[in-house]
Amino acid sequence: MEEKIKERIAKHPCYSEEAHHHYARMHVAVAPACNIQCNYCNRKYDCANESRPGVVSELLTPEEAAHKVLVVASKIPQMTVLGIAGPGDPLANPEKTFRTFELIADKAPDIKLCLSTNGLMLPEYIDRIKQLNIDHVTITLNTIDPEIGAQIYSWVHYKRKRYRGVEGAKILLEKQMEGLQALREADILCKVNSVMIPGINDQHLVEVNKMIRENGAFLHNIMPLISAPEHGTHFGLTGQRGPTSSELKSVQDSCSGNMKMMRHCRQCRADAVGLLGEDRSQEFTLSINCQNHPPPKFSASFGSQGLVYNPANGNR
Ligand code: CLF
Ligand code: SF4
Repeated sequence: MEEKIKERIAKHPCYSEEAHHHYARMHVAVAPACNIQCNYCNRKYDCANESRPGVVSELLTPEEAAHKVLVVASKIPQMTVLGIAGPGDPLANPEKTFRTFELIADKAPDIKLCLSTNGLMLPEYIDRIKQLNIDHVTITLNTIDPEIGAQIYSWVHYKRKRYRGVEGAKILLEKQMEGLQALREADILCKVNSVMIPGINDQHLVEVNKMIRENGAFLHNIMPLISAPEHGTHFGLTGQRGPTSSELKSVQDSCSGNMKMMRHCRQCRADAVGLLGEDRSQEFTLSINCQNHPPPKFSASFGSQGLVYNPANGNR
């Protein structure tokens, strides 16, 4: 790998397996809306002890998020990356997302900025992403075939119109492809996440891998579908199972000869804080709002003092 690229990923815990032992990331949940509906997602479900993408305990304004980043950076000096990953799609909430990045770039310029998106609006915002110096962008790209896409996405909302089935999937896939190429042209490091869904896209992921490699993606992260019925997602309610760990490994292995594969992903919450293996998000909250667990010993509030650090919450 080129020295220059090594430098760019050396402190990013997701892009460098080595870095994930030493460096932490945090997510700020500033982006509630989404412009597509994936059959594996239900953002209404909120539990402080739940851990999967799309789930958060509280939403922040850009100002609250920027403040939280400063508080966390003062407590976790190895926090090198700030990501916006939801709980909806960051680019379906462009003002909130970009305002947050602007504030953080201004107040904490050493922190790397990272964005994770479904890709629908990526071509539209590529210039703004470049301008803000966001050096790492993840696209969740599960298929390159609209027929398969129609089994994964129930609708796509694009330019004020809702599209279903193959028609919707076609638009999404086209924009993801344009986005991937635009990232390459802008020299922004791109990771592709793919959710492995047995019987739907499992065998097809090798083709996805080939396409993204040819289009300059830096890293491929194939993640297992999470589909417990209690999460209330379409796949959870219709009995679609996730892959076993050996099925997952076998697909990752069949792609690994071709490009760098990520195998240390923890499928983070959209408000995760800390090293990838030890989420500390509960130490840095406004309040805890979970019906299944008792309130924390100390609650934090913004008030006039801003966010308060709650070490006690981490031990609940
Ligand atoms: Fe966050 Fe994603 Fe940036 Fe990492 S997470 S926005 S690239 S800083 Fe990392 Fe978490 Fe896996 Fe994502 S372990 S879900 S790959
Ligand atoms: Fe949920 Fe993300 Fe899919 Fe939107 S793009 S429906 S937030 S998983």
